[in-house]
Amino acid sequence: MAKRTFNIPKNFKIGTSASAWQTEGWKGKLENQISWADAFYKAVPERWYEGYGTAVATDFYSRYKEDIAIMKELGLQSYRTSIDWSRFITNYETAEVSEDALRFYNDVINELIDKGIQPIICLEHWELPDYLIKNYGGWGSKKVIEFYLKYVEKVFEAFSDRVKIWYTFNEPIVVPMLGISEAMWYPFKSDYKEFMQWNYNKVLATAKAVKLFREKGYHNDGGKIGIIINASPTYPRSDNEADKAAAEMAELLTDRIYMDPCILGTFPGKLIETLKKHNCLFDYTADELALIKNNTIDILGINYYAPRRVKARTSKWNEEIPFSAEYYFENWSMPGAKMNVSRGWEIYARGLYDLAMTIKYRYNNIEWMVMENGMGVMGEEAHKDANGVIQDDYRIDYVADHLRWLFKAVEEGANCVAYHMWNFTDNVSPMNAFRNRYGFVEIDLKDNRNRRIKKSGHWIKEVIKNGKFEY
Ligand code: BGP
Repeated sequence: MAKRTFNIPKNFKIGTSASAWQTEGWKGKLENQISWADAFYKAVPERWYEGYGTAVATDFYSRYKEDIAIMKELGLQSYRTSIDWSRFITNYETAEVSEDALRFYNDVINELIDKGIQPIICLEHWELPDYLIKNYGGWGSKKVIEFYLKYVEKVFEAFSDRVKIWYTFNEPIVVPMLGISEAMWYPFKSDYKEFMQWNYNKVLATAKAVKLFREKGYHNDGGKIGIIINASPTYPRSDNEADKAAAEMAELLTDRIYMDPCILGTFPGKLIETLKKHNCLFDYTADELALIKNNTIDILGINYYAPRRVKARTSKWNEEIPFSAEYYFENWSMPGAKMNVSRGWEIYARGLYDLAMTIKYRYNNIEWMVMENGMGVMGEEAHKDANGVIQDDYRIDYVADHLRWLFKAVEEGANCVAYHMWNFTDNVSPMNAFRNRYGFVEIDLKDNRNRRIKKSGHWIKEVIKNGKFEY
């Protein structure tokens, strides 16, 4: 097929995303500064791919200048990362700030700004201090919301003069889902009601952080605050009512539990009824619901990798198994779908357009950014050319295809203002540490974690420089 040219929309930014714990490593941390992710790795290092974990990660703590120089070379316009709560604070109850962490994050932010790259900060990308899990039960406890707010206040005080875009959480449902409901991740629990409490408390913490942000006047000079959701456009197998109802329930119990209260101010009635029916409704008060209603976010972040396809449950639910969302649906794979085989995820770029339309129509066309989208691939070393440069044409294809659908949505009025590819460099993630390579830049584990720009990195440089690409 003949190629077409796609122009980057006016004022639209292209950057990359990462998080603190997936890049920094433990250097500079005290012995008691352990995050959820560190605790997970320490508990079962053997379950992490080839034993790689959070201890060194990409060594961004020592090599941030080198990385930011490459970002500049590629022309990236923004960089989203997180502050590691467990590093930034030394006493999680009183929120005493670590001098070393303050210096480190100041240096990173200043270096980014100096190189013309906008820093965007997430306040919790799975870096909940393990101390708060061990002593308070983590996000299941409302006490933790208060500790979070003390920490957040210190972060705002330190950096809000230079950082204007903030996010309260990254993919807030993922750790509770895998760690509290499905017992696959630390702390390996299986309790759906507690899982729902974690979700509710994170919604409440978001509203309280928005309120704090507003009260302290950080909006005044262009500051914005939001949350990053891993929303999946959800497609029923067919148009029949049972399949459509299954898709509705899947969305309600995973995406809308965050998106509705954080953007619109209220939980969907059907979600509340369902949780009540299964004795899984979270504890809330009328005052808290009012606070959520009055403190909705300014900006949304979306992580999109793959669509969700579901069908109505055909086999009867085993009543001995505790309730979970899958009571209402079964996952379904579309025969013949394009797949990212390494990850087992479908590649469906149009899903990003569909999500954009949902945000436009259901969520009042709130301003938003793509905060993650990318392709994790195993064994990329095999794609090196004679000069050692990874020829990741599949990643170029993936990003280009998603960008063209996103640009089409923007043309049709979607309020999306930026695209961040996950990730700038290869990095670690829970158990898949360095297994699925995501970067525009390779981290060579056999050679001192040296950085080498992949073909896709050279490609994005040209796209940004020319303001367009062909596909
Ligand atoms: C997202 C997370 C990221 C990252 C990514 C890739 O859900 O926000 O932190 O981990 O998934 O996941 P994986 O490395 O397991 O393929």
